[in-house]
Amino acid sequence: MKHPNIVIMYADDLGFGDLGCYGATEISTPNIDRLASGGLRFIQGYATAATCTPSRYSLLTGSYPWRNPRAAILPGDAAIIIDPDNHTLPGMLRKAGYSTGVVGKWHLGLGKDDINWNREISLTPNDVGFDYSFIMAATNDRVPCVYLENRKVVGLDPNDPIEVTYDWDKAFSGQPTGRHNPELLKMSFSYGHDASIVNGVSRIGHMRGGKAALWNDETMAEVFAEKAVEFISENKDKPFFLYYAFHQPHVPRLPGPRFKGATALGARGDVIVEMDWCVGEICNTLERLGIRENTIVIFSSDNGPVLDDGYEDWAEELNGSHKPAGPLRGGKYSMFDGGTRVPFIVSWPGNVDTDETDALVSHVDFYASFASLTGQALENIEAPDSINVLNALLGRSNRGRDELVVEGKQKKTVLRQKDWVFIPPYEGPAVNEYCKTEMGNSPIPQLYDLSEDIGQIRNLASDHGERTERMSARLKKIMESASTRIATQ
Ligand code: NG6
Ligand code: CA
Repeated sequence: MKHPNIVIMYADDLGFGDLGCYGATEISTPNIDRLASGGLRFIQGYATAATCTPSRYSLLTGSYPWRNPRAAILPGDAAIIIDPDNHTLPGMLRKAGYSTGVVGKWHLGLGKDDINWNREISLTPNDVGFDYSFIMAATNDRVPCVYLENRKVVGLDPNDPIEVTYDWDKAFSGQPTGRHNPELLKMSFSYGHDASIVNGVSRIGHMRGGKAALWNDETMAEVFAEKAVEFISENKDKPFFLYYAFHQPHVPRLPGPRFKGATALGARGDVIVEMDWCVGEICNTLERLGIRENTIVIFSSDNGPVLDDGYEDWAEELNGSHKPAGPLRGGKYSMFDGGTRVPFIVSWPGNVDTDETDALVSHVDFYASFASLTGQALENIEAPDSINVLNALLGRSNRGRDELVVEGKQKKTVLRQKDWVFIPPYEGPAVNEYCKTEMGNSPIPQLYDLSEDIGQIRNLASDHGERTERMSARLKKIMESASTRIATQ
């Protein structure tokens, strides 16, 4: 039998409470809600990290991000952090005969060092398992603000080469910046984001040239959706794997005109509705091509939510009673559950139950689970932290993992065992002064029982000293081990 197609749709900074199917009442997400009502909705599905690069690294390699010191929020000119010799999820699926494609946000680095954006780039997604790529290099708030298709910048005029630097001392003279030319901005920054201005929005990092290739934030959703639809259409007769990584609702939030005002929450709500439209485009395409029944569609997010992430888009002021992280504490960057527990939906009509499940699963598990789905045994060094939870992903069992490590900003790790969460003492502010997120830092150990206290309010560490000690020792041991998958088998 032909293997099922696999589509992973991956939001950027979408919280556990941001979708209708996860309790939101102020944002309408009918397409994602339909996926959930016709599939399996996880209430304990996790990203491995509370920021983007580390989460995506894990999803694609089956490895915890703290194994790679370079898996931290990357600048747009960073070298690739996945070695071409590494095993990857798309590479593994390719061995089973899949065509593999990535569309959208990459943020895992490109090239070696000192990348030349004007030539064919070596070391792109195409060198780590993808047959096709149409991406932005990093984030929508970082230069270079151009699309790359396979190894080349799209629409580049060779007479107007692109230069990029993240060093203010090397900033290009004569180029306006948000810092020095705020009068040129259509949206102001609230912190950071004060370098090159593209499309009236200042970004992180400096770029010069490439005028004809610059993206337009307002059409980005359509551009990516079109490429994703094209990839599906072109590969409809083979098994394919599509990793479609949205730029929404990451800052800068600039919805297309059709979605402006779609919610009362301002730009953040509007771009979530826009993203929901993108999900609808994919599902409609699969149905139109008659391949929906043979396609596993997954929807999730790379990390938890944030309101003010550096631009004055009134996300905070207009948020009203909406709860982006639902009942969870913290958000993006945080060690509390709001940082990493995310919407997580698996739909495969006729094969996956329509239900809700509390099985504990993580994005790091896609690797071993899909290896199992496609009948492949993993080598020992492959996907060292990925556990085969296929039965849980398909709703055939309620049992996921027993144990999971997640990380907040700066590689601060946290251990989850069954319903218990242990956060070691870490230095740093309790609340981030810019985005106002509760980070989870505390001079004392923290222990929470999520079965009784989903909001992580009651620290039980002193009442349960022995468990706290045990979990602390276990976390240390895990971090010293080369593979948690082998250790738990
Ligand atoms: C931070 C940026 C933030 C966002 C984040 C990465 C500032 C002040 N903040 O450094 O806006 O870009 O990096 O987000 O520059 S992520 O979802 O890709 O991890
Ligand atoms: Ca993110």
